[in-house]
Amino acid sequence: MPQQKNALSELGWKHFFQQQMSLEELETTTPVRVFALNRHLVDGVGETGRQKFSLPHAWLRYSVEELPTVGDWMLIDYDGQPLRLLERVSLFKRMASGRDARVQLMAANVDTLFIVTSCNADFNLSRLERYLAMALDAGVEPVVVLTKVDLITDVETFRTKARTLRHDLAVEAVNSRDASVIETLRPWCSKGQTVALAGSSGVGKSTLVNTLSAADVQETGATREGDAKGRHTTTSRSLHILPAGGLLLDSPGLRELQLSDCEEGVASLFEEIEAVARNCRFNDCRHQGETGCAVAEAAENDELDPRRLSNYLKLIAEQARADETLVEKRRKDKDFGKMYKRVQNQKRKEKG
Ligand SMILES: Nc1nc2c(ncn2[C@@H]2O[C@H](COP(=O)(O)OP(=O)(O)O)[C@@H](O)[C@H]2O)c(=O)[nH]1
Ligand SMILES: [Mg+2]
Ligand SMILES: [Zn+2]
Repeated sequence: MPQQKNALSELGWKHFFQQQMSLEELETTTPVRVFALNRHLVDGVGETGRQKFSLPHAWLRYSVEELPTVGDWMLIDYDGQPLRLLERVSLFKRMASGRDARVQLMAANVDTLFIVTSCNADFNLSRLERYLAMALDAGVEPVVVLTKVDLITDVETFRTKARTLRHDLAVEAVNSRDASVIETLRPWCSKGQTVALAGSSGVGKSTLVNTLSAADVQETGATREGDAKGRHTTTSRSLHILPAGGLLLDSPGLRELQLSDCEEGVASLFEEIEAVARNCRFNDCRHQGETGCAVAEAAENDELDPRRLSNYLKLIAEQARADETLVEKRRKDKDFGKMYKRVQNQKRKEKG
């Protein structure tokens, strides 16, 4: 956590945030970026360095999305009291695991998501597609980072395959253990740019984080083997300034991202299928054998790539299940709210 003065732009401040401030706010408040967060305790960094503060009691009533998460920008007054949260350029959220389906914020104001995959058995187009959908939905630029290129001879095959997922998709190949990674990824890691990493276990995310940080900030598969006790503690969600000037948003939860609320991301990623689906007889067609399903017809005529179609169907089914759980949860919340009110009214009556 830096103690020295920072220019706001080094912390990721952009015109987009500046223009949300009123004249009065420009005079009476200062922006602070959330570097870490522990319940209602915020660890922020602003122009004058580190700023720690608690969220006001009244904020307990706020909905999940109105509360700050790592990467957010907040305005605080000169007494160090938080006034409000600024609108985000991007937001990763997920459904909390377990039966208690609840939206959980993972990271805000990330510019680039490094989708990490290794050039071996882990490489899987449908899995990449899933991460891509999430990046697009969050409003974040995706960059595919192929790791372990030092272990293979034909990196072009992997590169070409990854590029089939989306036109203009940036694909970089690296050896995560080599310092040259910093040069390869510099376009996304320089001053004021915020990056996050996602990808399945073992692909080299922690190794990348360590190389980019020029320090052993994270436990990797390699250190685990060497030191079973694990000297390195697993980091919780937090923001770090990299030697290259960029900000790394480290969020373990991003790895297990589910597809809640990724509808737009899925739609934009599977444009060719969505275009066909618009001709289905029913608006809510799930393309599971309904009459007049244009997608089924196109598939029969070999007009759609079977792998992409099957992944698309899987993702929208998953999406539908996530939505159902959310709706159910919101209904229960509402019922609970009604019951709470009833009980309170009852109490008041009994008192009065
Ligand atoms: N040869 C080689 N090994 C790598 C590379 N990236 C990661 N590894 C190794 O792969 C294993 C898993 O890496 P780790 O960073 O822990 O993966 P994570 O689970 O995604 O965080 C470790 O033993 C790393 O040393 C790479 O680019 N080349
Ligand atoms: Mg790791
Ligand atoms: Zn259909």
